[in-house]
Amino acid sequence: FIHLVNDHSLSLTDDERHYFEDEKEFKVVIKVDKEQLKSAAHDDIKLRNINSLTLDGNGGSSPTKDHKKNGVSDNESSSIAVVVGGVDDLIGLTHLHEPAILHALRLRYDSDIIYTSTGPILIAVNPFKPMPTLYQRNAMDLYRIQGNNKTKETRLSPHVYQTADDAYRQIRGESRIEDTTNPVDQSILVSGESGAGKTVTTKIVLDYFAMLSKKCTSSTDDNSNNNNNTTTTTPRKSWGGSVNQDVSIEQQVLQSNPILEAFGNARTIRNDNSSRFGKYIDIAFDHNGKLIGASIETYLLEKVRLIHPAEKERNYHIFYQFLSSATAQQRQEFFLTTKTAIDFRLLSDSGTFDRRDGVDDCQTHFEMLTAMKTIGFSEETISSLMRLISAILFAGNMSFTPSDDGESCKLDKTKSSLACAALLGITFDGLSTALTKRSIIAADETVLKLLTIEESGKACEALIKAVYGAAFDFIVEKVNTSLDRDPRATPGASGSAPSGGASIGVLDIFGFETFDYNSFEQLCINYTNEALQQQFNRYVFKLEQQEYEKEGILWKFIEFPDNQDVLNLIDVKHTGIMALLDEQCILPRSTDNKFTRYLYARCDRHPRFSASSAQRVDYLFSIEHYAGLVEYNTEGWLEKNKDQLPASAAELIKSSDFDLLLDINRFVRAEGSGAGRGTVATKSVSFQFAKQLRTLRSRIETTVPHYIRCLKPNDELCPDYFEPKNIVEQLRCGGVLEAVRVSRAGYPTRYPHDVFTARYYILGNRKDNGPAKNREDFLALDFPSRCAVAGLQLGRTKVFLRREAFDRIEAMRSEKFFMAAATIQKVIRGRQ
Ligand code: AOV
Ligand code: MG
Repeated sequence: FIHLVNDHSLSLTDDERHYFEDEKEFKVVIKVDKEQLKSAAHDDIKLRNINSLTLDGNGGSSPTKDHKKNGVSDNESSSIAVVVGGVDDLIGLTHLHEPAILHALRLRYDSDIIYTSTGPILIAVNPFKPMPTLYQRNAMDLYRIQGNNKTKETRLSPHVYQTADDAYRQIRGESRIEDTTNPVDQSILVSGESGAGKTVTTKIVLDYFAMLSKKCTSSTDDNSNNNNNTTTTTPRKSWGGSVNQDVSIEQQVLQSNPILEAFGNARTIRNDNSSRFGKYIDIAFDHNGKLIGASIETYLLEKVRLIHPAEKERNYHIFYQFLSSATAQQRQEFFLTTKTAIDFRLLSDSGTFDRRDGVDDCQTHFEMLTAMKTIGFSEETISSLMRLISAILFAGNMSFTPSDDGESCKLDKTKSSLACAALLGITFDGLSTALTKRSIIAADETVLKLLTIEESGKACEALIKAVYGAAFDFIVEKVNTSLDRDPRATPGASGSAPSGGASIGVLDIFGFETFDYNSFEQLCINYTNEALQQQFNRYVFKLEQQEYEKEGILWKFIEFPDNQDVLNLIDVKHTGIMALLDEQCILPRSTDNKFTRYLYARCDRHPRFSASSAQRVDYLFSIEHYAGLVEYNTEGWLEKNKDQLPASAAELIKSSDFDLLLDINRFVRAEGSGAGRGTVATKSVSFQFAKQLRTLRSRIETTVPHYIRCLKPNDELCPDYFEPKNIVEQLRCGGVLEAVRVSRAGYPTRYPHDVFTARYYILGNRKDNGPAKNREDFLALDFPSRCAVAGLQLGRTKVFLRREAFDRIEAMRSEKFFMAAATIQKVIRGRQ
């Protein structure tokens, strides 16, 4: 396996050599005599050994490891495949299609090169093994020192540090983008399927920013003669709220992770530390480039996990962590005594208690407690949160006994229910009434309705979800208070930090999902991805337009793929799926089934919608997403969308004497609170989520985006195992191929003048001169008229070809090319 065909291995004439120059993915299969070859040293293969020569312009199949090792396979075949691979930016490939991208990624992955660029996207393939040298301190320094002196030639290879560095240089005004209309604020949008490495990547980005920030002098340090070496902590001013003054803000930003992960991550089949929420962290820098604060927005915490963790999965880490680490005093106070995870139904039902990745719950708990202290959580708040966690565990163990007629039930007075009531700071009777009765407001009267055992069970589950969800929101709020930036640097209306400062947002969001069974959560997730994909398409297209304008070529007729119709199908006012779901949630006797039928009736004509033809037709529908067709099952959607705590349980919380519970009550979404029944729709999960997503999109709109697509090379979470099928699927779902399509929608193939003329020299009319160095040279070669190619445009520095033009000119070249191959063969025979 050799990298370049050159005139040493094939004694070509000047004319013939031009065929091979600058060819990026080219395979030449040279048939040689096996016996002669064995005796020839690798570099010594001379023309006389060659019996036949075939030239394959499409790259052909990938070389095997044997080829790579020996240059020649040991088995029957005695051919040499010459493939040029290993490019850092795949956009440079002439053929930017699925097999080419896949092949290049694989070659790189085999050599432990996990990062590759594809135009505006950084592709990161999860190595599933430690890569210490990749993230060493001196690697960070390399990217930092490279700083703004990045030219095409000196630029270091793709890395998360490179992407982060680009964003940082741009907010510091060292931008390489000349367009002054570009916003100052930046965003780094990390996506990928579960376990692909988004959260790890986000942490790498944050580490890099923390390092950069520590390297620069803060305006607050200017007068303090602070040396500011990397280990110095910069004492923080108080921005209000409880802030730990002794810890640097960089440290606090990094320490937000262990806290959110304890409460928002869990072991799933796909990932032992799976984030069950989306996160956008906006990091503010002052005009010196010093990190001065951050804010975190979270999306859609998965609450169903609290009640029903699936088999082989776990509930949220915090439960296991706390149970393995609670102090003797906590055990006593919270009725835990010798209890372990197996004693609690919420944890034992899934039958899975440990982590495969060897991470120790005790150790993680210790790290979380340290992080909480770093962020500024008081001992009392930490203890109260652990009390709440214990209350939830006991709530999960509560049971009800039905009445003889089955019309009502009562809460069993067990150790669990008594412990739960005591920990929540309410009476047992209060708890019992709240979960077994329901007040219904009819006309001007309030009627008390007794609940069946199923209804009471649901009310109990709603209480668990509401309390845990509120605790999570409370923690996020607390972290935000602590990371809050200087009020004097409060973002303007556009969200950008004033006074020369700027911000970089990092999004760690769930990637596109399609399973055998797709529910409401998948719709929300895929809806998010549609929205981000649309933004991405627009951005890439904008870059394309800039390129066309800069090159002075016509581009107006170009269409780019737009998924607005899918977004409309999901979220358009009054008629979108989300609106129809809200509508059904308000109706008193609606069911999931009625909702589905309603969907069929209202959406059936939409080209991206299809009612299912499967047997259980009443719950199934499909959407043709940008990344493929997904079939959704609507069972349970009404309840998931309402996600409300029954009014009686909400009232119960208000009667508590537990301060933390009273405090977090503001985050509880209670049924019937506020005005009238009609408000259900505005409080529904879909409504709130769509609103959050709109805010996120407008925020991203005010930034220059940087995209990182994480890819998971196999489902076994193994190192050194690249499963092409998985990667192709993810390239499609991650919008990478779509991006390529957009960026090449108009003129998919483009070459600098000299590269073009080198490649198509044979088609020009002047064989005596070398390749065109500029536009004038190019015109002298008279390609357009000579080749009679429509759809070829001559830009200032490049030649642009539409797809048809490329096919045509390639065909012309091939024809000449094979004629030349025949000539070479004749030469060979002549010499033999
Ligand atoms: P995710 O965030 O994308 O999944 P993670 O970032 O949690 O995935 O990564 C999953 C696991 O892959 C980690 O725990 C590491 O073991 C490994 N990993 C990821 N990136 C690297 C890397 N750069 N170097 C070494 N190992 C890595 V989810 O949150 O499930 O959507 O919900
Ligand atoms: Mg994650």
